[in-house]
Amino acid sequence: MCALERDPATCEHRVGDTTPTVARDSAIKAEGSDPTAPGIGSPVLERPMGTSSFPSSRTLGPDAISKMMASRYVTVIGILGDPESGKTACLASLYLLISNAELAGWKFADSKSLMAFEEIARGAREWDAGNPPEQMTVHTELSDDRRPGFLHMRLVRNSDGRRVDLALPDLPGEWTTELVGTCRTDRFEFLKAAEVIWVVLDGRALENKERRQGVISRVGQLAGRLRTLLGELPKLLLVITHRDAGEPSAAVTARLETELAKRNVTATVVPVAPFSDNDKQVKPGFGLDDLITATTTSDLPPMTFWLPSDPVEGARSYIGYRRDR
Ligand SMILES: Nc1nc2c(ncn2[C@@H]2O[C@H](COP(=O)(O)OP(=O)(O)OP(=O)(O)O)[C@@H](O)[C@H]2O)c(=O)[nH]1
Ligand SMILES: [Mg+2]
Repeated sequence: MCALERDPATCEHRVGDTTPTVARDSAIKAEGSDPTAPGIGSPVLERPMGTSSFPSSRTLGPDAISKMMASRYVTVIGILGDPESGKTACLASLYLLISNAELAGWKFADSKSLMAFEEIARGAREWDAGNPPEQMTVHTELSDDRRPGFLHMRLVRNSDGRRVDLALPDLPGEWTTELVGTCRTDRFEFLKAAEVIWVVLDGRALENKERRQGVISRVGQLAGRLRTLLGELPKLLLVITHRDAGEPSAAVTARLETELAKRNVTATVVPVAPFSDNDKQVKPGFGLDDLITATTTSDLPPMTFWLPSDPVEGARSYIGYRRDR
């Protein structure tokens, strides 16, 4: 009898005995032992149902990000920009800075995609050796051309201990080219959840007389596409890379702002240098702390949660309470 007063051989709660009955019976006969003992060679423990491997820590799909968003507040960032504009470089440099505790004002807390960060930063590892590689990052290609792959990073702000979870997609530049050129928006659904959009621009192209106008008008077209897709735009940051080759000129930033104003869009310009060919003047990682600060601070005026209600001398608040209702 088992604890439920059933025959142990038929009790559905009995575990660990998968040996065919005939084999087990003969084993029992042979040994003459306790009939409730599991048969020889049968597993002692049940096989776990789930997989036992660690999470992969490669890029996360949109479904994994949604799942994460259900349990904590996640800041989704949209990262757009033409091929070679420096999108991956920003992410790789951000990772290298934070992993060396060099991102001013922030500390690293966690990442669910360490392998993916390692992969994009691998090329730049030799950068420390004082012998920079020809290319710090390689052109981004996705295994699935329809789903974005996200990198995740949790940071803690030194000033107040606030934690922020960032979801950063590393997309190929062609996605942006096709968004502007052919209005292909299906794979940009995730932008609807984005709190901030970075439009990454190659600073050298902006300072080049022949290429400048093309870049500026494409930024305008991109803003137009985003307005069609999203309606009201979230905070927009124009991330201008190659700060090591020079500062974006006031004339260029003014023209960018005018171009956006035609579509009723405003943006903040953040010059950065994820890498630097000119270490003495501009350190690699220049501006990335500003980028994270601009990303995580809201443009809304600070709200007073509890309005001050200092008692007024002589006001008969207690007696007056609810008299007017
Ligand atoms: N010196 C310097 N090099 C940079 C800077 N930003 C990007 N690069 C280099 O420019 C090249 C292209 O940058 P990526 O970040 O790979 O460009 P991307 O926008 O990800 O390009 P796709 O993946 O093709 O869309 C890389 O070799 C980077 O190392 C910068 O500020 N300064
Ligand atoms: Mg890339």
